[in-house]
Amino acid sequence: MLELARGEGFELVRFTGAEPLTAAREEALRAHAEGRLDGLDWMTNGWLIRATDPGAFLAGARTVVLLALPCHAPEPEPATDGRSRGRVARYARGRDYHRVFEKKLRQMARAIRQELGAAARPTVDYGPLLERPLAAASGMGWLGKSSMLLVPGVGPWVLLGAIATDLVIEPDPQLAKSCGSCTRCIVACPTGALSPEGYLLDSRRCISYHTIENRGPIPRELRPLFGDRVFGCDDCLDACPVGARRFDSHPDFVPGSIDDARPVLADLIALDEDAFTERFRGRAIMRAKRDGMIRNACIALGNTGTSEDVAVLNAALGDHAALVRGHAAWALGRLVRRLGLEQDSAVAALENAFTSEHHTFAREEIAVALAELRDAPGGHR
Ligand code: B12
Ligand code: SF4
Ligand code: SF4
Repeated sequence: MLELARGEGFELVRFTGAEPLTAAREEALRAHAEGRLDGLDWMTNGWLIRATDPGAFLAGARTVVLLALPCHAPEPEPATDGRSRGRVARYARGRDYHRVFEKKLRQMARAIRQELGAAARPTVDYGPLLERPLAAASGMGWLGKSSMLLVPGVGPWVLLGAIATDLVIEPDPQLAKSCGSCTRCIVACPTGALSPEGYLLDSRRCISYHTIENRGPIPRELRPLFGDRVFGCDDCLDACPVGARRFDSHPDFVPGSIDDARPVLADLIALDEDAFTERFRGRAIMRAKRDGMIRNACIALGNTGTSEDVAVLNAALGDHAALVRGHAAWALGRLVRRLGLEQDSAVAALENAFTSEHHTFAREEIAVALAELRDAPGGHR
C-alpha cells in the first residue's frame, strides 16, 4: 500500500482502523446543535453520523488510508503596479486540489481492487468522512486549537484525502502531541471565530466560510474585518509555529503568477460569467461562483482600495446581480469614509442607483450606505 501511495506522489501516508469515531461524532453533533455549522446545509445530523463511520462509507471497511499533500508555496514577488489586490488562501492558488487528489486516489483505488483484490472507496473533502479526526486517529498529526490537523514538520499546511478499504492493515499509533499553552491562532483570528480555549470553530464568523461557501450577503459587522481576503483565509494557519516547512508544496498548488495569489480587484469585478469561468476553470475558486467572488472583491476594495477604485465600485452599482450591487454600495461608502474622500459624487452615484433599484437587499444596502455617508464627518444631512 505504501508503495502504491508513494507511486502517486504521497509522502505522507498513515493507516487507521475503520471503527466509528465516537468522540468526534459527539463533538460534530454538538457543533451542529449549537449552530456552529450553520450555512453548511448538507451537514445534517445524518451526514455527520455517516461521516464518522467508515463502515457506512464502505461496507465491510477495515482500514482507512489517510493521504496528505503539502500546500505551502512561498509568496510570489510583490506586484509593483500599485493596483489594489485581493488575497487568495494558499491552498487555492494553483490547481483545484480536489482534481489533483481525485486522479491520484482513483488510480490508487483501482490498483487496490485489481492488484490486491480488495474493496476500496476514495474521497477528498466532500466525504462523507470527517478527514481531520480520522487523520488524527492515524497519527498523521494532531488536532490543533485552530481545529486544523497539524503535521510535524509541515504544521497545518496539508490537504487531506482518504481511501477506505476492507484490507486489514496494522494501524499507526496516534501522536502524543498537543498545542500546549500556545494560543496564537486564537489571537490571530480577525473575527473571533475560534472559541477562547480553541478547538471550536464557528462558521458563522469564519472568513473562510463566508468567502467560499456563503451564497448570500455577508453580515455587515464582519465585512470590515475581511481586509483584502477574497477567497478563504489563512490567518490561523499563518500564526501557527508548528512546522519547519520540511516538505515543499506539491507543484500543482504553486501559483503561476502574482495574479493567482493576489488578484487585481478591479479585474475581478469586471468579470462576467463567461470570463469568470474562463479565468478560474480547474481552480478551487470556482466554488465561490462569479457573484460570490465579485461580492468578496467589492468588500476587499472597500477595506483596502484607493481613490482610483471609486470608479470601479460605481460601475459595480450597475452589476446584474443584486448581491454584487448591494455590496458595492457598502464598499463605496466605506472606501469614501475610510479615505476621507469628497462625498458628493459618491452620494450622487448612490442616490442615482437607489432610484432604479428594485431589489430589497440592494435598496437597503444603498440606503444604509447613504445614511452612513451623511452621518460621517463632512457629510451632508
Ligand atoms: C466544512 C469544512 C470547512 C468549514 C468549517 C466548518 C466548521 N465549523 O468546522 C469552513 C468552510 C469554515 C472551512 C474552512 C477551512 N478549511 Co475546511 N473543511 C470542511 C470539511 C468539508 C468538513 C470539516 C467539518 O466542518 N467537520 C465538522 C466539524 C465539527 O468537525 P471537524 O473539524 O472535521 O473535526 C473536529 C471534531 O471532530 C473534533 N474532535 C474530534 N475528536 C474529538 C475529541 C474531543 C475530545 C474533542 C473535544 C473534539 C474532537 O475536533 C475536530 C477539529 O475541531 C473538511 C473536509 C472533510 N470532509 O472533513 C474540510 C477541511 C477540514 N478544510 C480544510 C482546509 C484547508 C480549510 C481552510 C484552511 C481553507 C482556507 N484556507 O480558507 C479553512 C480553515 C478553517 C479552520 N480553522 O479550520 C482541510 C484541512 C486540512 C488540515 N490540515 O486540517 C480539510 C480537511 C479539507 C481537505 N480535504 O484537505 N472548512
Ligand atoms: S480561517 Fe480565518 S476567520 Fe476562519 S478561523 Fe481561521 S483565522 Fe479565523
Ligand atoms: S497556533 Fe498554536 S494553538 Fe494554534 S494550532 Fe498552532 S500550535 Fe496550536
